[in-house]
Amino acid sequence: MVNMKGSFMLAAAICIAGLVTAQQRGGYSRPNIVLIYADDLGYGDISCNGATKVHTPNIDRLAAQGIRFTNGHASSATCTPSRYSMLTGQYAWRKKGTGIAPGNASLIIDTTITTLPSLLRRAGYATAAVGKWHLGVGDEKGPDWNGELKPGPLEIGFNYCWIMPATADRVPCVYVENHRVAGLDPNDPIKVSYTAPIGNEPTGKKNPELLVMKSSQGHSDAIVNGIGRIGFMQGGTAALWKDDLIAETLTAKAQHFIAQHKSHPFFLYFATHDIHVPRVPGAAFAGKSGLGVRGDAILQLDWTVGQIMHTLDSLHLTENTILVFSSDNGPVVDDGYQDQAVALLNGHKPSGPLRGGKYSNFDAGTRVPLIIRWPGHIKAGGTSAALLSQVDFMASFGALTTGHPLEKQEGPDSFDMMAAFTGKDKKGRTSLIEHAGALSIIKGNWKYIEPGNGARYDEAVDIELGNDPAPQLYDLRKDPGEQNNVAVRYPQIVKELAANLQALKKA
Ligand code: NG6
Ligand code: CA
Repeated sequence: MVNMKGSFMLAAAICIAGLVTAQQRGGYSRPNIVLIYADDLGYGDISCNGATKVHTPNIDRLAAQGIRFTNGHASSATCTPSRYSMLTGQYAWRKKGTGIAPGNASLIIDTTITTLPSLLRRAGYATAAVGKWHLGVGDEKGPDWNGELKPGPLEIGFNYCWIMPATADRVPCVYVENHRVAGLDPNDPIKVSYTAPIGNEPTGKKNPELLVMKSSQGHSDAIVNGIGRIGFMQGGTAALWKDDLIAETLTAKAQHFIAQHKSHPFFLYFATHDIHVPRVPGAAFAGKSGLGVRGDAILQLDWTVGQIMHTLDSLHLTENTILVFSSDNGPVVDDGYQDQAVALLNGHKPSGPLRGGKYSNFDAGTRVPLIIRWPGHIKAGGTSAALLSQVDFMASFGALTTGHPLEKQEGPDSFDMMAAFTGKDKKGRTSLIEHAGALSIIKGNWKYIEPGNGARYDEAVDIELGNDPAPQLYDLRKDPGEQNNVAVRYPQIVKELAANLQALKKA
């Protein structure tokens, strides 16, 4: 990868990006930044990316007003590592302990490093995290659910947070506002265990008759709101979230933060729970897609996006706000609950033309929806095939808002791609690493997946994982569905890409 952190390259990028007005104002501009980060939404799950069985009019409108990327990537095929990479600008696979975090994990981000929110805070932004966190809270002793939950989002650069600490299928099923569980009654403390049941509390395993949604895999520990979760919990009754109101609650918190900061530059990281499991859409969406709860959750997500767009419009913030929409990893249909998502799919293809899905080395694992709107700076309605990664948000927004590149030790894998994110540069990165069970490198039209001994297929989720003991090479331009492994035909390219990957691993 070319080192783009030099000032010459920065100046060039700013020129290419056409940010002359910003430059005239002193080298930087400070639009608000709203990053809507969906969970487990596949490339093919939105109608502007080709879905026909489910419609996402708000997301489509966002794309019509902005730019839609066809080769935008999350850095990993699961949640925690993708979020880690995006917020730190460092590929998660470089750091131990960044796999899918248990619900009682300590904060996995080093509080001394520069992060995307700390950088923007330094640049004068008010910063907030609303929604799914899944990066741990608390020190090495783990979270104290009844006390101060510290360090957490506030210690890595956010001024405010309203988060679900892990995922909706992991206990404790409560929101955390800043350093405390929201709405906790001190007379009903929370107990959490990830090893053994607590007292005589019912569990999904022992009491399946109490479940309103049965598990297809795992999810058989605590029962909260009739749903089996991962991990055991007791107490905290008044603080428990209601699953069918999660989207509404989070959206209202996000809207409130925007309204509160309308006169000041702000960065909102809004990580939705949709469309992760357990899928319990609100009354307005239940049964509305015809594709079961997974489709309903897509409609609910689309509503969420529409609500944020509406709030920006009504506060006259649309023009001065970069609105980004993306997803943390690719799609999965059955992710451990018998929610009929598979039976009701009706021919819908969550991965679109791509192979694999969540957890997979194949492209659907990390190639996800990516849309960016910034009126006046991005031509409306365009598409771009530039090779881009969410890991680049940090250097790109950093350069934009501060007028200078990251320091050497900051965001080591993040590059200023503002010219590509605004559609002026059509190429983007020269190479990019995808991370699932193995690592893959994409360079130009080629994708190389390093050999690995992991399973080829995960039957429980019905996803091809893309592991193979032999090297794999695909020509993505001719074969975006990764059907023909041409490694044997092009040994020289395999050798070159394997060497590139090794060098980047060590970088
Ligand atoms: C898996 C869970 C799955 C989901 C995933 C994390 C089981 C059987 N499966 O272990 O339901 O929670 O972890 O998803 O428990 S992610 O989007 O947060 O990475
Ligand atoms: Ca996810």
